[in-house]
Amino acid sequence: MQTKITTVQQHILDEERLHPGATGDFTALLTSLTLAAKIISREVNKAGLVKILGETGEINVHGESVQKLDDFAQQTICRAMGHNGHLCVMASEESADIIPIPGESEKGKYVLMFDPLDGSSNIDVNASIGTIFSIHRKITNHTPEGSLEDCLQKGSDQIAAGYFIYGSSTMMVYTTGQGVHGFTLDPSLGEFLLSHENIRTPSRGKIYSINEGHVNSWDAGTRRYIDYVKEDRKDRGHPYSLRYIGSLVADFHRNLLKGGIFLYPGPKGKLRLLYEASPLAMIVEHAGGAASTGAERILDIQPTSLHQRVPLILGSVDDVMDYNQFYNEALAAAAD
Ligand code: FDP
Repeated sequence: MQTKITTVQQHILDEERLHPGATGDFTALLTSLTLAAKIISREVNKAGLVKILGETGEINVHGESVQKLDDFAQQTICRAMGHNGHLCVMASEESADIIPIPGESEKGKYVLMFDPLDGSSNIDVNASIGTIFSIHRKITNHTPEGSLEDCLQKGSDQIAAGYFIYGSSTMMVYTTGQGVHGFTLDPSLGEFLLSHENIRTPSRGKIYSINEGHVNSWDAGTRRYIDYVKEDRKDRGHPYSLRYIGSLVADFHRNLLKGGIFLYPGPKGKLRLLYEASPLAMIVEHAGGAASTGAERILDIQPTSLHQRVPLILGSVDDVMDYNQFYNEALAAAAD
């Protein structure tokens, strides 16, 4: 049980103070992001009223046009983040190109990458969805505006990453490299309060999360690994239980807290390096877990394009290491 009440702003400020010379910009940046998330959370909670208040693309009973929730989330983040003077550029899973900071607004030293509403195919059925974010420092210095080069940085260069999950309650989980911390939104106060300090993921879980409908497109290593975790071997803690919501933030959040492995394997993968894989990899590593493609560590991948997809295997460290071994043994056997 927490012995004191800490808001997310206080927590970020305390962490920033650990860095000599910190200006408070970073605290202000994350604070703006929590505002955007509160607005999105409010709208997500109304999604079930769509039949009453109007379908997307329609004019609702109040005479307002109803936006798709993912467009709404995208616009809310751009409006909350584009004018605060802390960012030089943004990029989103929902935009083909980089998102420049509006001309009249001051430019800052940070880069924001985000997936505004991940798992959005679950909105209709009231399952948890989320917003994922990743923050880098600007690396180019020829203009105040950020560029594509500032966005295409390795995950290991992130200075912060996190997500908001809109579930039975709304939570924020983030890391700046000093532990992973979770905050729960108290809707009556409109504040995120520290509820999960220093999250550590178990080194081995009992859950595997994968879309088994794609079994025919899996590589041999993935197939063998999934057969292995399903074996009836009580001595090894097998069989594991399958849990798959199909909403990455929700599957990731459960496995982070309970332990387990999430897999969206190759050959190409579906999930995006910059908006999904890298931020979640930073979080899981700082919670004691691991993230890989099978062949390499996610955080070591140099992005080559904004919407690059990667195979993504992440979760409890011993489980990810087992997967890597199956994957690499199958590759080596195929090469013989
Ligand atoms: P969605 O298509 O609903 O937005 O990245 C998108 C994502 O969901 C992830 O949240 C989820 O883990 C994955 O796709 C689910 O994909 P499958 O339907 O292929 O399992």
